[in-house]
Amino acid sequence: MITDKSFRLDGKVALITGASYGIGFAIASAYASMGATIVFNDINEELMNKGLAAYKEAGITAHGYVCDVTDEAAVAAFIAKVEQEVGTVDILVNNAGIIKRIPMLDMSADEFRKVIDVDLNAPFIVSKAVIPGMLKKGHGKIINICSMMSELGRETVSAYAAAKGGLKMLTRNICSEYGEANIQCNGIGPGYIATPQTAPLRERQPDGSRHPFDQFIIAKTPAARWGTTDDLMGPAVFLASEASDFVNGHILYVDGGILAYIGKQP
Ligand code: NAP
Ligand code: GCO
Repeated sequence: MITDKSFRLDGKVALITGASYGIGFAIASAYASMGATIVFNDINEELMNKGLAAYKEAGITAHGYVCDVTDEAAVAAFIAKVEQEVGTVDILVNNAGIIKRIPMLDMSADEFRKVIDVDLNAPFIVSKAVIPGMLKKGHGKIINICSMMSELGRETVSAYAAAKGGLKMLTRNICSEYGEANIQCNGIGPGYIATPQTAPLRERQPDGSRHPFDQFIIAKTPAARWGTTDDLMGPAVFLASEASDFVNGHILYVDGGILAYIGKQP
């Protein structure tokens, strides 16, 4: 039986990594509006505090922590602190991420490893830290923030595409290992969203014209616009709620139709 309650998150503790701003902040705000208790982290204390202030300004009492999601010992301590101070994590969104836009031949192995570390290894580390608590409670939701690059490549983003492609398969594997324990692990694949991460791709040119990549994305998107973080709120709430209890191992692309479209003829 479906009711409004099916989409509510009351009584749930939601951890969104890297959520001082951007997509993570939007997803956390949506969860708060549906009744969840919000926990977030940032690698940088100043930005974490700015995030706390932004949540407060939005009327949200969030719990903020400083933690580098690639540091397994720090993550274990972070999750233990959250479980002690806030409660067991019911919903995990592996959102923290970076990108390096460098042609392969110019990218060092260390630069490649850094992207893999944050965008792929960290979701493994943080998921591994929260799953024991979910097993004890008998339920859990893990949502990995994937990408168009979980399906497509493009010049200069080899590390990012490798990481996000791997994150799609990590999502399916967590589904496979813990589905029987009533833990659902799904992904959200945002299209091109207007956040600080994509700001360089939208910068106005010296003559005031749109960035060539900006024009390219508009032509590749049936919706003929960049996504906003608001566009991700409904899909994120759905995947965190009991309304999606039989959805598992799925990557929900929220891309305005990019993956379905050959692109507008020039
Ligand atoms: P963003 O604006 O660059 O924010 C990324 C967040 O992750 C920041 O708060 C950052 O903290 C945090 N972070 C980075 N490394 C971290 C680490 N080691 N430990 C803890 N926190 C860390 O990115 P966004 O656009 O909101 O994207 C969020 C997620 O969506 C990413 O996984 C991204 O790959 C994915 N995504 C974005 C788009 C898009 O078009 N924007 C589309 C598809 C997928 P600091 O501020 O301290 O660096
Ligand atoms: C890029 C963009 C994309 C977006 C997103 C698309 O340089 O191509 O940053 O990678 O961030 O991942 O889904």
